[in-house]
Amino acid sequence: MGKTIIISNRLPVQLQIDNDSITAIPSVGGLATGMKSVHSGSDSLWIGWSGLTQEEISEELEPKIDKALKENGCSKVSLTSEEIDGFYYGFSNRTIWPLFHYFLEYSEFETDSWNTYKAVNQKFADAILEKAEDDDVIWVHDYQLMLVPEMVKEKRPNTSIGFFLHIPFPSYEIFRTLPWRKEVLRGLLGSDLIGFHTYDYERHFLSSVRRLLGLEVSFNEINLEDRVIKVDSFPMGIDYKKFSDAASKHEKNTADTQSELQRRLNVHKESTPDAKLILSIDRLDYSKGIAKRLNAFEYFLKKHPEYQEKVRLIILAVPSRSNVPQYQLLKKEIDELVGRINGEFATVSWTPIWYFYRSMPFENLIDLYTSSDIALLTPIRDGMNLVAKEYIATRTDKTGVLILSEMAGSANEMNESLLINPNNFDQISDALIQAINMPKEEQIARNSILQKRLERYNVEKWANDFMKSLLEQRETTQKFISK
Ligand code: GDG
Repeated sequence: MGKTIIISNRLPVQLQIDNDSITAIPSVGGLATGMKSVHSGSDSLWIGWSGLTQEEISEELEPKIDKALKENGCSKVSLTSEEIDGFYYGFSNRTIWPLFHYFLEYSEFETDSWNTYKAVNQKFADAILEKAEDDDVIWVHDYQLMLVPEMVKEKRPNTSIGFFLHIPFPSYEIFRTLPWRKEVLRGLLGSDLIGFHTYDYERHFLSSVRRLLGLEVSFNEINLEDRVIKVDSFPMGIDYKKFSDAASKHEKNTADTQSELQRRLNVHKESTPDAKLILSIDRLDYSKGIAKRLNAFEYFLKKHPEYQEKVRLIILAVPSRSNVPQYQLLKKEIDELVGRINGEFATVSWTPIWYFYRSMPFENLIDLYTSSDIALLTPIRDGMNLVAKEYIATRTDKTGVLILSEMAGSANEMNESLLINPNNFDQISDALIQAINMPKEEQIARNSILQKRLERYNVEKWANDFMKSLLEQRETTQKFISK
């Protein structure tokens, strides 16, 4: 086997420019952590966009940036601000993201941004082709780079290419509305292995391949003339140990070491021991169902006034894609909803919703997870939803109740949580009551099972399983060719 090349829209490092010196700081996100076992040693390379536009990189800076990236096993693809507009904010996030999350009415079908998407995918493919040799294994990530596998396979047919989609693959009836549906499928079919979070996404994809391209599909394999493509589900896990260790450490904090947020949350708990904290954390995205969740919470407060002053909803909405108009409108809607609900129900001693529109440091995230009695996660569509898994991992005493939308990929593996339909306010309201009154023994029984499962199928196992399957597929292909 040759080297391993990983490719994603963003590199797993953040560049920090301080006067003339450049430092690449490794990201701590789930993907970067999960890929550690794959992206280590001198025989692996991660290719992606650095986060700086071509205009921001002077001739003087460029070699320094390249050097800092190289030290972290990374290599950059340079993109102009115009390319980022058309490729990232345009086709990726105004066409594919809404369409694949079933927000058909938000999807814009613009030929210009499709052309930029193609051109930028070619840039990523060229960056691979410049470095790749015949024996290399290439792992392409996510919806921004769906054309890359074909572009690479055409020029380097002997490389093994894996593709993993982090968002849902929609049903055929939705996918077929995309004007460039066949090109996207053909792009993906340059891969030898295509992975999804769930079995359903896998079936949707296979159905589109069969119906739109007329290809022969047997069980989870697609037969082309010269090779076989495997399609499978690999539900992504979390870095379980990182979250459970951080939660254990958090418990041991003293007055000197605890954060201001932890201190205030403790004060709140002590002053209102019977009140329940309900937590939700998401990027501010329409697919996450934040506005609906607020409406459902209002419905609950109206329907069950006896719980007023007994619950508090914490909303952490992390700014995201704020130059896409739909996201700006959503921000306005959420601001107004929070204001209206707080205005309607607040008393001198109680504000029903605490709303944070910002990104918080990891330690504060742990403060929130460990202090909340209930997590209420109600995406309308979500590829997986790692927040649900992280909440459970931080419950060191195994208490806490997870209320989770059945539209999240993670619901498939989290049957012991309270699963709800995010459009059914009565069901959400009933689940809140069940969660508030759930005996501790029941909470512990449910979470024990969940924790065991999440600990076993962690993010490292996810990455290793995918790589193992890709290497097996390479052997199958070699046998197929030598027949
Ligand atoms: C996409 C798919 C799929 C959140 N707020 C803060 C913060 N976070 C971290 C969480 C979690 C991550 O961000 C969010 O992951 P999700 O999976 O919930 O959602 P997406 O960002 O939409 O991710 C999704 C995922 O890809 C993986 O395939 O599950 O379906 O949409 O890890 O902890 N981290 C910090 N501060 C915050 O304020 N430090």
